[in-house]
Amino acid sequence: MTDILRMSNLYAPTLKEDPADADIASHRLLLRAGMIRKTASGVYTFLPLGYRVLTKIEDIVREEMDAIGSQEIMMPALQPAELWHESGRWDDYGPELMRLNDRHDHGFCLGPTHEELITALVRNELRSYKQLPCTLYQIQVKFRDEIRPRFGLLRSREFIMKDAYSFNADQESLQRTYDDMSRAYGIICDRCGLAYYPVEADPGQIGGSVTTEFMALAESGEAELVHCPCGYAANTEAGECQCAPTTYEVPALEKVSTPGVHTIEDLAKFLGIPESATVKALSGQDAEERLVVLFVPGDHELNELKAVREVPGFQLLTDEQMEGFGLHKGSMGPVGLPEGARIVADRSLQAVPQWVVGANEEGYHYVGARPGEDFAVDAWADLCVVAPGDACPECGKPLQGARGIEVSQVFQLGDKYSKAMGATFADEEGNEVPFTMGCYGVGISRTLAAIVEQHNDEHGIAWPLSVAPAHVCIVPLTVGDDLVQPEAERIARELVGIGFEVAIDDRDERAGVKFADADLIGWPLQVVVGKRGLANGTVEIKLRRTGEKKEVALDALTDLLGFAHRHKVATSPAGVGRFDALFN
Ligand code: 9G3
Repeated sequence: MTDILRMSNLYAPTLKEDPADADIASHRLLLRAGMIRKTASGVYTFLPLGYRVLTKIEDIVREEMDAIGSQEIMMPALQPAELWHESGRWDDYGPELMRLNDRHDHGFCLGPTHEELITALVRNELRSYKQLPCTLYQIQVKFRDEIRPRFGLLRSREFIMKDAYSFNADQESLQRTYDDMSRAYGIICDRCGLAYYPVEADPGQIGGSVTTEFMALAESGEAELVHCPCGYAANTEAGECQCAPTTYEVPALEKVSTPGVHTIEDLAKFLGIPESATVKALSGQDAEERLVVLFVPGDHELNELKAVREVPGFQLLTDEQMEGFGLHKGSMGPVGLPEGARIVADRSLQAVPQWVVGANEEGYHYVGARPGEDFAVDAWADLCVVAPGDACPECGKPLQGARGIEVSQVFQLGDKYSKAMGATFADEEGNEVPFTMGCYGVGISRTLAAIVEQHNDEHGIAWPLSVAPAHVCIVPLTVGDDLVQPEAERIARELVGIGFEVAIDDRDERAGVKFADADLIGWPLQVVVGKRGLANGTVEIKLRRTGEKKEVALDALTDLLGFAHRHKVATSPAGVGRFDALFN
């Protein structure tokens, strides 16, 4: 950008008050700073400042995609239903998929993702192993009709995604592309100034098995993760659980009267033992509607994804179904279950010789119930949601907990889509083989919100330099026919001349209003030009990130900023807080 951004002419309606329905910092501040506006529930407009930031994030993503040889394309948002029938996914999704018919009554959807379209695109024209691997990407709008859109740009119904798809000849080649993408995604987070963890994740419905999520750390994030100084990190939905339940041993099996005890908390209190010394039962049924009772340590939660992996079709019983099986909610246990019930227990319980557990009788529990003696366990498996304090599966140290925003994700898809849609290539022997595919997504609008979640304070946003709507804002304290405004204009031109993006607050507003807006909008550096300073040949610079201020001689300003700029470029890959060098 070579033009100066003039606040007098800028469509950035800032708000003094917090908007009523803005639930988290990014939503609140992007609205207040005049960067976005709500068009409908979960649907937002980007105003000039917000759009500038969005474009900067897109350009960072483009550079990193181009650097690993991925090629940009643009597919339509409007997708024929036919292709979704081919992949078998038209019926997999419910109302989240936004469906519509054209005037000829042909079915379409507004694309929530583009696996189907891209597979159909290449299937007749990417023909030979000689053309592989091939990776294509686009930056495009996506639609998902979320039940409850919330958190502003973090969970919206229309959002911007960079989605890339790779077509590889085999697993080895896919692994290389996947590794390149993963590295690029790390660099993208770094360049956006995000503190993040790459975490092991669950592939869920999409198919395939290997996937990593890039989690921007934020208390407002919906995802829970665990991490370890050794470098291991996982989404708690997916992470392996290595918990260590407490043992509590008694001389013999004993049925204890526990009147009014229905929860693990009640039971632990009643017996005066920790929750980790109790065993929790969860009843469900498998795909054939047979009773399966799962057991986990009392201080841990059942991970239902893991339950389904172990017991295909597993579903927890409703209270009614429990009654139907003759089970007592709140006092279920492994001794005396109905005939034919399968018992699957968390593997950590193998180390617990005697269990404190329900007695299948209202108001009674067992202590000292011994697996292998008093009851039989049909299978041991990893069933729990991993929690902070559990042992790191890689180094054994206690895991730490955190919350995060999933900003991007890489997947190994395998041949699910290429097989279903007949996308094959001729290998070296001339055999027709389905592509081995990967898909890779960066939530662009979500990344923007995640950056604000990490870079804000009580005054507003504090953009990392790399994505800021402009690097510097010049704030003349008075406008009109004195020296201040012309000098501010001169400084602005000079800074543009050495490569800065510059805004100038040339509005006829009080200094207080300008300062408040500058802090709210979050320009990384403010240059305040006032009468008193000019009389001494100085201006004041203020670093938004820390609030530090400093008087700088007018004739040194340009050199100083230019130096800070070059210094930072040379010393940090992240491009964050480049102006900090001015204050060291
Ligand atoms: C749908 C609907 C919602 C969806 C999907 C399909 C999530 C769906 C997973 C992905 C995976 C990857 C390309 C880039 C990287 C991520 N929600 N997913 O497939 F029809 Cl309604 O989108 N897609």
